[in-house]
Amino acid sequence: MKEGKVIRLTGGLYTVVDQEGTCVDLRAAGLFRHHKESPKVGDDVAYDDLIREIRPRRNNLSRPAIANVDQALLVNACKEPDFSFLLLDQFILLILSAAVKPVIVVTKIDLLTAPELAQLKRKLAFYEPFFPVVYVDSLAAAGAEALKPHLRGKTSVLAGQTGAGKSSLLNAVDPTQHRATDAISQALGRGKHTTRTVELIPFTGGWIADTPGFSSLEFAGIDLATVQDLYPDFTSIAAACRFNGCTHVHEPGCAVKAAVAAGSILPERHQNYLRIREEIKNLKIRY
Ligand SMILES: Nc1nc2c(ncn2[C@@H]2O[C@H](COP(=O)(O)OP(=O)(O)OP(=O)(O)O)[C@@H](O)[C@H]2O)c(=O)[nH]1
Ligand SMILES: [Mg+2]
Ligand SMILES: [Zn+2]
Repeated sequence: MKEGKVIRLTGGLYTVVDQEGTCVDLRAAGLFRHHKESPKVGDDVAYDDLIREIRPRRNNLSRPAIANVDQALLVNACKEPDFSFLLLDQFILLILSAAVKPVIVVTKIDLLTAPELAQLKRKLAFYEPFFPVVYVDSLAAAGAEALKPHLRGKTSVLAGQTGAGKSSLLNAVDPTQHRATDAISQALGRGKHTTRTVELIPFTGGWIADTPGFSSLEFAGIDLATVQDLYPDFTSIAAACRFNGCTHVHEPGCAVKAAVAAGSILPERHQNYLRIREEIKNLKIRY
């Protein structure tokens, strides 16, 4: 059997690239149908005329559906669609819970006035000690250079709402790409999903995956008790909370709440944390 990597999936057909860079289109063996898991983009697989085996995964994202990535580029537009700190925080939590490193990419900076952009940057500065933050105008290819050092030799997946500018960003960092991009549908008030499949593209010694956008995120599968550990900005000071295992919700002597009051943690970050916890709690009740 040969070894290769799945780089694309369209209509049940997997494109697998081998060590020499040769691509073949293959189907998966019937045995996968009897198991819960079938091959997905990013998988290292063993194959002959069919894909026979999936090598153990380092990590596994369900939205976007991809395995074995080093980092997720969380693509958030400044505007069209509007920037949302709640969405950003949900997104970071989901990515960290899958053991993938988040890189925050803010697109469409040309659509904000200078004071609006300065205000957004002031808030995102709270994230910068913990996650890289990159600002881009993909149409002018401005800011793409700052992203490139983060991409070299790594496997990155573009993730974000439909219309956030994922494919445009890929075109900006790699001008040999001509990924289809399209304006978000104003009439429907929701995106059209211009990109329809997950696809890995070779880039500077690594890979970058374009993906379809999503319109909602879900937290099924995240244990409420682990949420506080997925906030590196909170865990960095939680040792100073009066109680061991403080959830930073109602406990007295909470260092996180004190940091919010003192202005060293963004208030929205803590408010969204409380909202996300409620969301996860309510999911639990439905079981
Ligand atoms: N002004 C401005 N427009 C941008 C920028 N990046 C993307 N756009 C526009 O935003 C729209 C959506 O961009 P896409 O790159 O198709 O978005 P996407 O995230 O790939 O969307 P899906 O494939 O549907 O998930 C297009 O009309 C782009 O031209 C930017 O930096 N500035
Ligand atoms: Mg796209
Ligand atoms: Zn606390």
